[in-house]
Amino acid sequence: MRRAVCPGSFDPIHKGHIEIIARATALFDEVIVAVSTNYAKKYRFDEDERIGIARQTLSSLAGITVQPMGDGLLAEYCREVGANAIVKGLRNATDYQYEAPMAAMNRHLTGVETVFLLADNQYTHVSSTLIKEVHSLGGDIADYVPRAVLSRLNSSR
Ligand code: COD
Repeated sequence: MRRAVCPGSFDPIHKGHIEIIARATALFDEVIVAVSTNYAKKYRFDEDERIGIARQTLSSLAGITVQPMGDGLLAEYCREVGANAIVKGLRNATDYQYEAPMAAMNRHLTGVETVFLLADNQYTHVSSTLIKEVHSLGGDIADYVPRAVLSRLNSSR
């Protein structure tokens, strides 16, 4: 059984995330979408909401479970759930520079490998932070988020 973890805070999940998660299901038998929470940080959506939205949004894809990851080490989490790979999306060289040391450290910690998938061209400029900012200023972000996210952002404006 090849099991991978797609980690993130997903605040909120957007189509760039979903595209990477969907591609991960073609490479692994099981994909755990691990929703991390740094309890010192303030989120737009609390942990339960982020998990609920991700479950609703990803429900049509087979082989995926959405689980809370808490604020512990990602490498330890992967060991606990029996995953030997982490899947992440790379948008640009800045992402690579940020992610490469973490991938090396995670491999050092428990042997878990990180598999990087290049972000689809249509989503390389998309981040949860930008989506929240553009939406809060009245911009149209419908092309970048699932309907569940758009309706929650609209209702909590
Ligand atoms: N297209 C494709 N992929 C994307 C896009 C996009 N437009 N946007 C984001 N992604 C991918 C990235 O791979 C990203 O890593 C992932 O989606 C999740 O995105 P976010 O923004 O929700 O994730 P972050 O940055 O908030 O979460 C980062 C982690 C939780 C993965 C990280 O902080 C972590 O590993 N934390 C655990 C603590 C730990 O172990 N620390 C030591 C590390 S060595």
